[in-house]
Amino acid sequence: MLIDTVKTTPFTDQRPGTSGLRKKVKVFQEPHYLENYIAGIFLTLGEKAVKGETLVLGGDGRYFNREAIQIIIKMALAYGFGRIMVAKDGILSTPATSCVIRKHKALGGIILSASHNPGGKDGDFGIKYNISNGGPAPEKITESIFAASKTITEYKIAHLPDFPLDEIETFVLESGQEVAVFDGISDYVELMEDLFDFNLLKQAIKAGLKLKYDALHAVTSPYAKRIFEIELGAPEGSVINADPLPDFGGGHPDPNLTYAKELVGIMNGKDAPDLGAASDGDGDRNMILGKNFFVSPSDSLAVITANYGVAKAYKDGLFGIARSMPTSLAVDKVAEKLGLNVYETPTGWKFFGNLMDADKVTICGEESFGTGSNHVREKDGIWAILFWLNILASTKKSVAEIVKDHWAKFGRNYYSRHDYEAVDTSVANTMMENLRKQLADLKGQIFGDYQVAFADDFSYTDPIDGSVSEHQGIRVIFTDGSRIVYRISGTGTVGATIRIYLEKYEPDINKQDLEVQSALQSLAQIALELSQISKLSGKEKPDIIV
Ligand code: VG1
Ligand code: CO
Repeated sequence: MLIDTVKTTPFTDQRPGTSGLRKKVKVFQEPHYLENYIAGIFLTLGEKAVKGETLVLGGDGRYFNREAIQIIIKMALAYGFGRIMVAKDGILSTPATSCVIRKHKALGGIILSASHNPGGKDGDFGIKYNISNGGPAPEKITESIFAASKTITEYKIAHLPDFPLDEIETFVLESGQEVAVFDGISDYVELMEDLFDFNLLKQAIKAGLKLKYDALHAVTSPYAKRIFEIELGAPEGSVINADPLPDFGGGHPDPNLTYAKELVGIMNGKDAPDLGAASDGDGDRNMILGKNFFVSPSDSLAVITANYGVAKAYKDGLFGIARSMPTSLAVDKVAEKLGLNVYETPTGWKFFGNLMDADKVTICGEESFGTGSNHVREKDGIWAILFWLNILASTKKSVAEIVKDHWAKFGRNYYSRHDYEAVDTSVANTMMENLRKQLADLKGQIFGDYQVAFADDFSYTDPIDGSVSEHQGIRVIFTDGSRIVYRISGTGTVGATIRIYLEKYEPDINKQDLEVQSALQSLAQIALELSQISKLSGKEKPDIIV
C-alpha cells in the first residue's frame, strides 16, 4: 500500500464545541480542512495506540458524508488501524455508533454529523470522535485534537481507489488491514430487543395502540422502519419521511414543535394516534407527543425515571440519574422519592460517560430533547420512544394522562428555552461578562414576587477523574426554586446563539394548567432585565422558543 505524505498548513478554527467540530459544508470542503482535523484525532490517539485497532465509521447521510468517509478510510489505513468498520452506505446513527464501538471492542469511532443542523451543500457538516466506551471524547482529548490541528504541517493518506459502500463486504489489503462494510442497523435492533419486551409492545400495537414516527428524512429512517413497522408490526406508513436525504428534504432535522411540523399537524388533528415521536439528523434526540399534547424533554426524563420498572432491562433498579445543569429539576423530585442520587453536569453528553462507566448513573437526560441510559454512551432517540411505548403499553393510559398524573404526584416544573440566534459573538460575550459582574450582588435582591437565593457561573468537577470544567452557564436561582440560566451554544455555525432557560416549580395541582409561556412570563421579564439582551443584540424577541 502506497502512502502519500501531504504537506499542509494548520487552521486555527478547529476547536470542537459541545458535540465535536461543526462548520459549514463549504468550510469542510476547503483543501486539507477535513484531513487536518482527522490527522489531529489520529495524532492525539498516537500511532502506536491505533496500530492494529478497530475504528468504527459512519454518519447521518448528509451532504459530503460519502466523500468524507472515503478520505477517512484511507487516512485511518495510513495511520495504521487494523480494521475500519464502515457502515453500509455510510449510514450509522449516533447511538448505533456507540453500540457498535462497544460491541465490537473498537478503539473508537468517527461520527460524521452536524446533528439537528440543516444539511445540503449550503448546510452544516460535523465530525465527532468517540472513545472506546462508545461515548464522545472528553474535553482532555478534544483539546488535544485542537492543539494538534494548530501545529500540523503534514498528514498521511493511503493511495487507494474508493471503497464501494453499498454491499456488505470485507476488503483485506496486502498489509493485512481490513475495511469491513457492515450492516449498521442490526446490532442496534438487537440491543433494543434486549432492553425492551418486544412481544409486549407488539401485542399492544396489535390491540390498537397507534404511533406515528417522523424520521425527518434523516438517519433513523431505516432503524425506525425496521423496529416499529417490521419488528413491532405497526402498519406501514407509521413511519413518515423515512427516506434519508443528503439535505433532509430542505428542512431542519430537529425534533421540536417548530421543525417537525407535519407530525405536529397529525398529532393535533382529529385522528391523532396515541403516540407521536421524532428524532434528529443523527438519531440521538427525541420528541414525544400525545394527542394534542407536547411532553417537554425535561418532563420526559422525569416520567421515564418514575416508570423505570416497566422496561425489562431496568426493572431491577437504577444506579442513579444525571442531567445537564439547564435541564429542569423535574427528575430531581422523582429521584428524591426513589432515593437516587442526581448528578448535575455541564451541557453535552460527554459529561455523562464517566458516571455511567463507574455505575453511578443509569438514566441521563438533557432539556434539548436528549434522553438515554447506560446501554450505550450517547443519547438515544429511538430508545426513548420505545420507553414511552412501553409505558403506554404497560399503564394503558394516554400520554397526557401519564404526564398529568406525574405532575399531580411530583409537582410541575414549567420550563422553556428562549434562543437568540446569530448574535454577534462579541455582543454575546459582553452580555455574559456583564452578568458575571453582577453575580456577587444578586443574592437577596427582589424582583416582583421573586427573590434571588443564589447566583453563580456554573463550574463542574468530574467526581470520577477530578477534571474541572468552568464557565458552563450562569444560573440565577430564586428562593422558590425557580431558575434562570444563560449559556452560549457550542454547536452553532453562525455567530453566537444565546440560550436563556426558564424554570418555575408549581406543586399546586390547581395551578398546573397554565400555558407555559404565561406561567414563565415574569421570569422571562427578569431574564431580559438582568441581561439587557434586547438592547445589546438589537433583537426584541427570541428567534426560537422551545
Ligand atoms: C446543544 C444542546 C446540548 C446537546 C448538544 C448536542 O448544545 O443544548 O444539550 O448535547 O446540542 O446535541 P449547545 O451547546 O448548542 O447548547 V446533538 O443532538 O448535537 O449532537
Ligand atoms: Co443529534
